[in-house]
Amino acid sequence: MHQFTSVRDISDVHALVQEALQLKAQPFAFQQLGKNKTLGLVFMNPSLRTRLSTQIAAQNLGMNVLVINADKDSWALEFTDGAVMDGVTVEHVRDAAPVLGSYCDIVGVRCFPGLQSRDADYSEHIMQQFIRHTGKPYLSLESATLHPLQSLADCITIQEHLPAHRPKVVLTWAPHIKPIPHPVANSFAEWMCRSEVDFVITHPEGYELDPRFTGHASIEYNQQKALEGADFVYVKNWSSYRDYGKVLCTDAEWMLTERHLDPTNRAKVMHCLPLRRNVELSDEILDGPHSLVQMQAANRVFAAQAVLKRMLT
Ligand code: SN0
Repeated sequence: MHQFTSVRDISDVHALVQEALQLKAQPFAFQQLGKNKTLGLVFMNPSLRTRLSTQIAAQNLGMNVLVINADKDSWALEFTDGAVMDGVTVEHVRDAAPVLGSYCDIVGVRCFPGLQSRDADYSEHIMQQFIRHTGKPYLSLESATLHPLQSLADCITIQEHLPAHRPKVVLTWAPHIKPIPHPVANSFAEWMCRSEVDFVITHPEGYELDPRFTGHASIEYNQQKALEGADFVYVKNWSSYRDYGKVLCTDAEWMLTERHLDPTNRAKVMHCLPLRRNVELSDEILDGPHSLVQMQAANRVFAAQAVLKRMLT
């Protein structure tokens, strides 16, 4: 595998999930695979889980890891071709990325969307320039539109809690205090559309995601109706795609509490973290028996490890 940016880079989701579960059972079985190989991780934005879980995954495979916080520790990068760089940017990605490529065998980058221009964000111009100019296998640590390592960890977590029947999975919008990017929601939708589940998305009107990612998923604007019989409820805020980057709704009724779970099939509740307690999701759910949130975070290691293993093989 030369790049991991989307579910489209994977031919068989189920096989990758099984591979991750095997690694979870025996994390150090492939310690020789990454010997004398270097993974470079570039963060243009903050990270807790992605940074640490990807480092652990690489270490489990015997790799060396370099991490750079490009938003703080390195020179301010320019991404516009032909720019006259007489402003705040110091180094062009055309110059910086080949340097990373020369030091590393695999390069991972986190580059959030600016939420100002839908066309710019959805063209993935920052990720595309890193892919082009490093010349090395590329691992997305979350791009402007997708977060595939998170979604793979989510699929692993669902697999570990599968009911005997074909599960119903609901992605529900939740309130937030500020405009939040779309990658986690887009990506979860993309992976669910490729999984053996019934998938429903619920959100207030105006929060429709890009249909290129939601595919054949059904959309139900009534949250309680959407939650009927759900086995898994994935909670996430996102800003509007149509009115790009705007907050259209702040209705606290959309925040999941125990009462909201009544019509579900004793649903398990998921969230990628970080989350704002009692804005996006209530304490009672997070601290109660329904929550899979910590298991999702723990599975980030084996998601990253399964992907790195394929890249090294
Ligand atoms: C991002 C998001 O897409 O939800 C990162 C997820 C891994 N989250 C935030 O930006 C949270 C910001 C905040 O102030 O709550």
